[in-house]
Formats: sequence, C-alpha cells, structure tokens
Amino acid sequence: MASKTALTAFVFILIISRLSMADPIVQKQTFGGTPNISGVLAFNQFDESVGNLTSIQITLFLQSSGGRLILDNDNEYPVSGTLEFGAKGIISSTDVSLVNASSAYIPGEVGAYHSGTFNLAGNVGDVEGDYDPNAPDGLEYNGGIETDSKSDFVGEFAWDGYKGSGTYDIKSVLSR
Ligand SMILES: [Ca+2]
Ligand SMILES: [Ca+2]
Repeated sequence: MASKTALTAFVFILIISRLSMADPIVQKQTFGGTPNISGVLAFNQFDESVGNLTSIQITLFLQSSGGRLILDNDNEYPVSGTLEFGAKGIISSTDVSLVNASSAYIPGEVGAYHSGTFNLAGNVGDVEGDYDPNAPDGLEYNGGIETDSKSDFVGEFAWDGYKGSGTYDIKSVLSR
C-alpha cells in the first residue's frame, strides 16, 4: 500500500585542527547522492612544521531532501501508524582513528528522517495497486529538508594518522 520515490542525501565532513597561537585549519568536504551510496574523501594531514597541534574536531552533517511517499489503504478497515523515511550516514577510515579520548567511535551515526503519523479510512472507490493518494483512504507525503549532525574531538593518543605531509582518506556511507 506504499509507493516511494528516492530522496537525495548529502554529508558534509568538517575537520578542524586547532594550533596553539594560530588560526584553526578548517577542512570541509561534501559527498552525496541517492542512497545507498558510499564514497571516499581525502583530507590533508596536519603538517607539524606549521605549529603545535592542540585539538582535532570532526563534525559530520547530514542533509536529506525530497522523496515522496504515497500511502493508499486498500483494506476494508481503517489503518493508522507512523511513517518514516530518509537517510542515515556514517564515516569510517583505515588511515586514521575515529575515536575520542574515551576510545568511543566518533562522531557517530547521523540520521535525517521525515516522519509523521497517518490515519487512513477503509478503501474508498479505488483498486489494489493503483496507489491513489486521495483522502480519506490515501495520503501523499512530500519530503522537505531534514538535517542532523554530530561532532566530537579525536583523542590525543589517536592523532598519529592525522599528522604528516600527505593525505588520509575518510569513507562515508549513506543508506536508507
Ligand atoms: Ca484505497
Ligand atoms: Ca488503491
């Protein structure tokens, strides 16, 4: 009784390296499309000749938008419930450790979901498989923009992979 169209989702990965007595180094990269997808983004390592590293903060933003859900009750009895659709995002890396001072995984999973409740009357006038969104036995839900973000600091014991003169990769996975 449900028909869905795909939504799009984007993650923004923001890495801020703070130095003593200097401006922070900010790196921001974006990845997105229609889930389920994954991609790898390269970030510059921190060059210790620039100054003393005092903190590394990683922020993961997720935005999902669009998508359309049509519900059509073809049962003779009314139905009610909750609807939820959207995307979730996580990052991982084999080059650097994504852990905080307590060794917990950071920044964690972000999820941007459309949600709501529905109360549909028993079938009125339409046939099975036509996904008729008209009330009282159907509805159409058009997804707007939903966002979520999480941020945390990398534990100092785990800074090694972030330091040097090359790059490190961070993989992002967007799923429904
Ligand atoms: Ca119906
Ligand atoms: Ca129908």
